Amino acid sequence: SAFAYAPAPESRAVVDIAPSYGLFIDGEFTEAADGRVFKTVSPATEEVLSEVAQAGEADVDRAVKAARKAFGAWSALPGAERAKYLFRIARIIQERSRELAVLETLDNGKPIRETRDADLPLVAAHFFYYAGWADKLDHAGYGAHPRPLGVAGQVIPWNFPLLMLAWKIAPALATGNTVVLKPAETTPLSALFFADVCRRAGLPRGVVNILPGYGDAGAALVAHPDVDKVAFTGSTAVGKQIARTVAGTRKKLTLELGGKGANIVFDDAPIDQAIEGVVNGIFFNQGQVCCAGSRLLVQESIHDELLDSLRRRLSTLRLGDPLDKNTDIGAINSAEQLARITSLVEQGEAEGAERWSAPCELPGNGYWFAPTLFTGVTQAHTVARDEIFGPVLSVLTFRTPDEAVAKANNTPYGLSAGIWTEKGSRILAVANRLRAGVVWSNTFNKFDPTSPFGGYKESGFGREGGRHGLEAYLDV
Ligand code: TXE
Repeated sequence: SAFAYAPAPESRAVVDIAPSYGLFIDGEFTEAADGRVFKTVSPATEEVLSEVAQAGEADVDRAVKAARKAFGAWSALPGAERAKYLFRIARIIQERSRELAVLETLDNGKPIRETRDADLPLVAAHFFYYAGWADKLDHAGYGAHPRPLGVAGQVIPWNFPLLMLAWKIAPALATGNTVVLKPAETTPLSALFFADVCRRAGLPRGVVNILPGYGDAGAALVAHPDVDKVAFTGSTAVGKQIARTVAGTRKKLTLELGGKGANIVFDDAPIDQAIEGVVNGIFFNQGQVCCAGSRLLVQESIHDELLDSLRRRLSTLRLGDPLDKNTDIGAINSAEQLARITSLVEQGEAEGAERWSAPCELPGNGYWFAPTLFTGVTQAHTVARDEIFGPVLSVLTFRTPDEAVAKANNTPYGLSAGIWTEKGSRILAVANRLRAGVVWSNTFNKFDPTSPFGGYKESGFGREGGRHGLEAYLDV
């Protein structure tokens, strides 16, 4: 891609991690009002990386007040002026991408190859893309003067910490909103680095506020009466809770929740390409991806052949030190997430699905799970229905395109799907019947800031990315 500029970082020495960090409110790093702190650890080693101030209700209030105070001047700036700040932020991210990639890998556990080649280039691309919109909103067909909503309260998860921040902050700022963002408790460091990027870019005080903390801080932010817009990415359970909190208020809401994506492989698929796509679809970021292709729907006639190749391919994946450039599979983000994955896999075995795990040695410290397949899966199995959010692929079969569509849609979720076939007409026919916000064909997990992303059904509502991503932050 045009943004694949990042050099190859291999050592953690490239990034300075301070022993402690504050909250970022009104342009300054500050302690929490009640002085609370929490530790953030490397999931690959369990080493404590830093101690971080933990936001509570009083801090949320302080940050929302700062964002409100900043809103008047920020929203009154000509779009071209806001664009300058966003371009500056994008450029600083590019310049510091090596440090950021290492920092993200340390705090999250994902392979450096992914942070370097996927996360960081996409983060910069989102800021460049939305910078380009900031001075064109009057001509975007939203009417003469589309208005920003005000203060956006944003809560993000740990699987793509900096990228989820970019998805949320870039369109909010481009449209003239101000922001209070709460990163996930296991991955606060790249968001705090980003706070410093905002300072270096000269962003006016209070336009962006970053509040590391737990779910209680997220809940306080969502419930704060002076927040105009809530954007959440995370679990479906918390998303529903947030929808209840926001109901009956003036707040606008977008939710990006879980998924159980189907990767549909027809018997005429380009098979080697399909195998790579299926592997990427579920093992990218250890499967901790809301749009992961966590169900493989394979046409019955090629099931055995495909599964043989898949097992051989999985046996070659290298699991280990996420900072090693050759690593394919990094650490699971937290002990809690590892426990959730383990318990769902045990349930799959108990219900009679057949488990196969790639032969690999798991490091002694940290949180690890070997690439795993379930075969003999039926739609009644939990592993066919629940989001596992780990490196676990459930394999189901189909005979006809109708059956493939029916099975792919047989889930409360509707975020993603993949179609593998040489037949263009079939791609269109199947894609049109899939209830999923994104459908890839003969590829998977491809992202681009110009494309809207979001869910059907219990995967949430609203879109992020592209021109549609602006609408979530505007009154038109
Ligand atoms: O999510 P939570 P968790 C799914 C995935 C995973 C499961 C649980 O299946 O196994 O969710 O993950 C904040 N009000 N996804 O527990 O709790 C929290 O602090 C406001 C899919 O990590 O939803 C964090 O910042 N905020 C998903 C964020 O919500 C609250 C990505 C997400 O945490 C809150 C992550 C509350 N009451 C998990 N409680 C995706 N769509 O990509 C927690 N938070």
